[in-house]
Amino acid sequence: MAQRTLARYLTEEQRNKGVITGDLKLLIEVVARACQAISIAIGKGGLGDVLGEAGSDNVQGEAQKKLDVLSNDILLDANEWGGHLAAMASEEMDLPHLVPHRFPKGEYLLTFDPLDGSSNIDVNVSIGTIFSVLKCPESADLSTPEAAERAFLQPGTAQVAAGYAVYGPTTLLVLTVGDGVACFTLDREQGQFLLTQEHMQIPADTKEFSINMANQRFWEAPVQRYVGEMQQGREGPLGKDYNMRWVASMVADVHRIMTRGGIFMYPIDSKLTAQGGKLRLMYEANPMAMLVEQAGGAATTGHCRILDIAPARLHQRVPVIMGSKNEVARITAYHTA
Ligand code: P6P
Repeated sequence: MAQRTLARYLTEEQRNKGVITGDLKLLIEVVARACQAISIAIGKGGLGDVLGEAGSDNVQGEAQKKLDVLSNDILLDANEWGGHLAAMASEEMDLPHLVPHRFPKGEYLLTFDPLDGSSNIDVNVSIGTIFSVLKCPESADLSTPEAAERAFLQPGTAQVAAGYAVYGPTTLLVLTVGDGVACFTLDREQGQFLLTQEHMQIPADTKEFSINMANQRFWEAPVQRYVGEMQQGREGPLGKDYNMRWVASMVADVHRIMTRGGIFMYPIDSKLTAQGGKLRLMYEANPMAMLVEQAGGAATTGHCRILDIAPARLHQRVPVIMGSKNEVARITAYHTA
């Protein structure tokens, strides 16, 4: 039997299970096509004028890469005319982008990190796009971008879909609409995503952890304890040897965990206290937390479930600990000990 396309998977989720609406199906297909275009742009590398700095900073005060700006523009252009969205928010934009009045407005809100892992672009290491879909509240005030921010401030449990594209040796789309996690591989000849794994499951236990060890001296005690115990290996209290991986692209690190288990940590540390953490809640932590939980894993800040957080600001940052549920339970217990 021919491999199922993304369109067929979404049609079955809509028709057979009633899990999604026609507009949400359209939204996801549009985002997938935008990710295909981003993959093509990235693939040009030094052969196209896409590497290096854009000469501007984003709302986070981070220097933007040309591909950050290009990816953001691709997602905005692809999504604003279809009639399925009311507004979009991005890591690269201070305020939400309202659907222009010349186009019909839809019932969904889309948030995204258009190109996650930008520090890896110029050294040819995997990067990705992360996206999250929310319903736009009926009462939302979309009169101005400033007013529209409030419509996005919903907990992660309100997400109706979440996904990421990882631009690596192959381009993958990993997606949940609340009915498990499916993985699609981009067939460049056909120009579409084909289903290659239908029910991704994260093993409950692992021997692999993912954290930036350079920050060790800044970590709080529970993280120091947990990482120290893993470093003690089989002679230590955890009774097994661990391995470490850190790609510094959240999408690549989390995809590895979605595929073979592990625990990903970007915890609060003493140099991040004022910011509240490193990773952004609305378009990094929340979509990844929905995917991880849908795959049988867990995702907390160390103190609470990420999906339960009531956002206060669009670009809010949070500590992130996610992956194999038994390991997440252990380090979370250390935080509350
Ligand atoms: P560090 C990429 O910039 C990112 O937002 C995540 O994708 C990644 O996990 C993290 O930052 C890497 O941070 O401190 O290792 O550079």
